[in-house]
Amino acid sequence: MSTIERAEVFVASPGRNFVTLRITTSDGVTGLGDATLNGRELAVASYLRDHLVPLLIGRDPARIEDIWQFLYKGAYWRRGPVTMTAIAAVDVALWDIKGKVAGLPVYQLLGGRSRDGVMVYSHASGTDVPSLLDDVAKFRDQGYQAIRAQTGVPGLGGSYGVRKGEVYEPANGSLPDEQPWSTEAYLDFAPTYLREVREKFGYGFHLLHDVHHRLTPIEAARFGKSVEDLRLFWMEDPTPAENQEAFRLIRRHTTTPIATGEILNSIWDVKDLITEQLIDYVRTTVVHAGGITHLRRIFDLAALYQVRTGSHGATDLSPISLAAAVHVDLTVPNFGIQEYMPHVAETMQVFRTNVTLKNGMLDLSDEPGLGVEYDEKAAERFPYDPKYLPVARRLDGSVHDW
Ligand code: EZ4
Ligand code: CO
Repeated sequence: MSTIERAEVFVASPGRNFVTLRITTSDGVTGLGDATLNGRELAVASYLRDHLVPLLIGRDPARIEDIWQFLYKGAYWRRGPVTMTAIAAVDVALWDIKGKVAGLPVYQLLGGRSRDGVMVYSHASGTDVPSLLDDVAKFRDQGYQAIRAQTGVPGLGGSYGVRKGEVYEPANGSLPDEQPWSTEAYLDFAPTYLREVREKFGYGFHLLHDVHHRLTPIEAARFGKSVEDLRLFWMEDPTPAENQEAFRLIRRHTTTPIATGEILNSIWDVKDLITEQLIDYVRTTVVHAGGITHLRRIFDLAALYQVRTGSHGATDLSPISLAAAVHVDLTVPNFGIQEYMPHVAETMQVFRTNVTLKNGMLDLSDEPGLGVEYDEKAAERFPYDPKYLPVARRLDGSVHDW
């Protein structure tokens, strides 16, 4: 029997911070898992190195489900982003190994293709409306079928949700950047620029918007109602995601579709949202929700209630997570959309992947396993660089939701 011989944790910052797990079997097969938790990277690295790696050595790498249950139930302390990201890294690495041993891409192990490719949405943003419209035009020209639109709110410093360089990167400070927030200003402004996008570019593509948990339920209801005729693909994270009851109120007032779940990490966190049909898209991801094994469980529950998938896919999810997401997205019957932002060149010097983008759709080759390689020598050139997500403060100085 092949056994797990080694499990190594790499922390590096090729363009941004990533935590990567590599498991090696006694037969010399390797598997990769992403363990990146933006702004809290070292907590997951320690959870893996200090607590999970010693439990993995000597185990049968083929027993993915058993190892998942052992790590989840065996901890006694359940759920939470640190635990579920660490378990996800192990799980994804074991699927990678299983694929390589079988000589099959992971999506074949999951039941094979349900579709030809994975529709993604890109991030258009600007400091003001004209620059946002230029950005939307750029992504339309590149063939994207779905675009998320965000722009700075006048009078608030123009920073929220706005891309600074080629890539949107919210974790930007060696200490958290504190940014001003006004719900009143946002609620006055956001519907007007979404309307300008539709007026200029029409309805021949999907338009998305992310609220980043910043509204109360009744504010979110008003927002959703005021943009109904713009036919958004979704309104994302309208209220703090941990309060599942809030969505009942929003639902009673608007037909604007709702997506949530990028910060949630287990089936228990989304159970009521799904079974009560309070959302339209579930945004849990392979990296923060317990890996392929657990994400499939969430997506299968969602399928019963006509809730579709819309996994988080910002640049803080490494190319390993993106590939794993595409394997899952290709197979599940209730796929909706995949968030996608290209990684910077430094990132791609360390991760080699076969994921390709064409006409706004992702696909990958038939390479066995996930189809990703990690160059640890190249990674050594990019030491860990502590970075934090910004914190929002209301105009009276109190902390708001990000
Ligand atoms: O702010 O990934 O929908 N996408 C998002 C992201 C998140 C970051 C947090 O690490 O909300 O841009
Ligand atoms: Co989001």
